[in-house]
Amino acid sequence: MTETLKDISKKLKKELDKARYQHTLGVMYTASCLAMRYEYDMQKAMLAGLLHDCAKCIPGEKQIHLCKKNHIDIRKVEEENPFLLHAKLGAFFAETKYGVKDKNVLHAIQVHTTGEPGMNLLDKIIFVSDYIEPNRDKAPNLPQIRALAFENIDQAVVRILHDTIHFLNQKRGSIDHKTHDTYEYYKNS
Ligand code: DGI
Ligand code: FE
Ligand code: FE
Repeated sequence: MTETLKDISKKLKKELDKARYQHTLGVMYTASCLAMRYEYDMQKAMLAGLLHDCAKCIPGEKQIHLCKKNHIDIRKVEEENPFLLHAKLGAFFAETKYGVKDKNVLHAIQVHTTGEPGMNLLDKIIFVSDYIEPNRDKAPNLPQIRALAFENIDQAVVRILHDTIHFLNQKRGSIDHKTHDTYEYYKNS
């Protein structure tokens, strides 16, 4: 790890619970592997992976409060499911608290929960790493999706969105239209 990554990981350890911190390291290392595979800048991928959930352990009410205070727009689906805000708020903190300037890194953090149509390579690396990192064990089809991630990242994005939408439908959780839009965009790729 570079000094920058080490410094950030020390700070993050204080902000996150134990399991979330382990997940964060898992995403960072998985992102580095996908960066090797798809010839993306490894340091940027690791930085985005490390910080993607930096706002995750803030309670929902406080996330809403922090968004309002910092003029970050809250949509209806986010008001109903405040945990969705940790992506936007995470990008904001990555810039303001952790000093990240790289726009691609900030964008990958911002879209990591729902994805968005036309994601760039780093967005896809973080979206997929978040789902397949080694500490994940609950989602169905993980072995297949893990292998697919290294064969065809777009197809892995499709499988993840398909399974996430199915999971949310069963749970009757409200689905952000962005999750649907992303699935529609990639499904015929
Ligand atoms: O923060 P993590 O748990 O590491 O991962 P994440 O940011 O992808 O959040 C995962 C959760 O987000 C998972 O339970 C599925 C849920 N999710 C993804 N898209 C949507 C969604 N939840 C709702 N309500 N609506 C969505 O569109
Ligand atoms: Fe997240
Ligand atoms: Fe995550």
